[in-house]
Amino acid sequence: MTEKTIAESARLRHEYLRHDKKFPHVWCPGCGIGIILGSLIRAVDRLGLNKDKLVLASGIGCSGRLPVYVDFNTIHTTHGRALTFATGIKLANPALNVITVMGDGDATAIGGNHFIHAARRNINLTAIIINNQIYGMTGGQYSPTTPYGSLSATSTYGHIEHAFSISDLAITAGASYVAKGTVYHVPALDKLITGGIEKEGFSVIEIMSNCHTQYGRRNKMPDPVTMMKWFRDQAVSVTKAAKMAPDELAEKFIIGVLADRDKPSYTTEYQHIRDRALKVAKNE
Ligand SMILES: Cc1ncc(C[n+]2csc(CCOP(=O)(O)OP(=O)(O)O)c2C)c(N)n1
Ligand code: SF4
Repeated sequence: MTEKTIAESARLRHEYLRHDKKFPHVWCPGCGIGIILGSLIRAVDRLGLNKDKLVLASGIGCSGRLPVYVDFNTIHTTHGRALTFATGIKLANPALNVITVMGDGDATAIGGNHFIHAARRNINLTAIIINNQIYGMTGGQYSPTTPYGSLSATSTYGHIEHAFSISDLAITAGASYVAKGTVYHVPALDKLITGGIEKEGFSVIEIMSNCHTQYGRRNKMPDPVTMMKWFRDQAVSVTKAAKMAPDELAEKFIIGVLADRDKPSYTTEYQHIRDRALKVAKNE
């Protein structure tokens, strides 16, 4: 690292972390969530957002701990309900930038219905989903994204359910912006998060992250480096994927911006209804 980079990361740490209160953090050494925390902070800084006008909401899980460490307005809610709290906050004060951070279990198992309908309504929120393919915090039970055949605390003979794709689900349900990244491709991840925050409407950034402790160790990837190499080798960019045959893509996953479309957000539509109702009430 150059002196300039060291000074820059010290500035970001000082400005955005609750460094004097909440550390040391709870994550295992080498957990991917710390990388995502860095990306989020750089995205917020790059966009020049006022941190007093930014709300970070999470549910419960290792991923859900992230807001505890940042000096924004933060709310650590109940498991699966980050989007419901975030929706209420955004509708009560549309001027706020509202971001949620959720694990794959949090967002798509217990919180799955809220996720689908937040996307369908196109609520103007940013949803960061940390997909480590497992329930990390509670000891490695399988989640909706645990791969078929893999081992977990609740699939000790190999998982018999099929995983779904969070990004595909978000696209089908109607999100305005859907992107997928990994903790290996960090500069690209910074850009994907920046794009999601900037976008009007519901944005989803699904991030493949390593839980070597609960997932990797059971599946022949016992340390962060092995998991990072797996992300490096399995990920294919959108541009490259467009030139590949379906069978070449069978074992891979696609990263980059997967959907970016404009349509009215619920938040804007709701404001129009409020304005109309006020006019009716005043007989205008
Ligand atoms: C209503 C409710 N059910 C279950 C739990 C227990 N619980 C806490 S975190 C968690 C799953 C965490 O997995 P995930 O959301 O994927 O996040 P990770 O820990 O992997 O980041 C569960 C089941 C809870 N806290 N509340
Ligand atoms: S259990 Fe997994 S997700 Fe949780 S902190 Fe450890 S490595 Fe990260």
